[in-house]
Amino acid sequence: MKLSRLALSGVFALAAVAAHAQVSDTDGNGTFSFEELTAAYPDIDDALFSQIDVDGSGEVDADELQAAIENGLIA
Ligand SMILES: [Ca+2]
Ligand SMILES: [Ca+2]
Repeated sequence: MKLSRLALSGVFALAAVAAHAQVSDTDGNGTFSFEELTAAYPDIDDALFSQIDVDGSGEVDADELQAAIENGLIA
């Protein structure tokens, strides 16, 4: 029981951030693509996405999205 909760904690963390930011992980892969992010924030362009995607992975994870919100990159 504890193990399964641990395994799911990352998913819940992402869902919590997504709910707050109103971003939907449409394809359910656990991270937000440019398309998924701009669906919630149409003003995000390539340059801003690159800023949000701190590690340059091409996808925004829950931590990167949270940081972007806290830093005022997106609101
Ligand atoms: Ca996704
Ligand atoms: Ca990333």
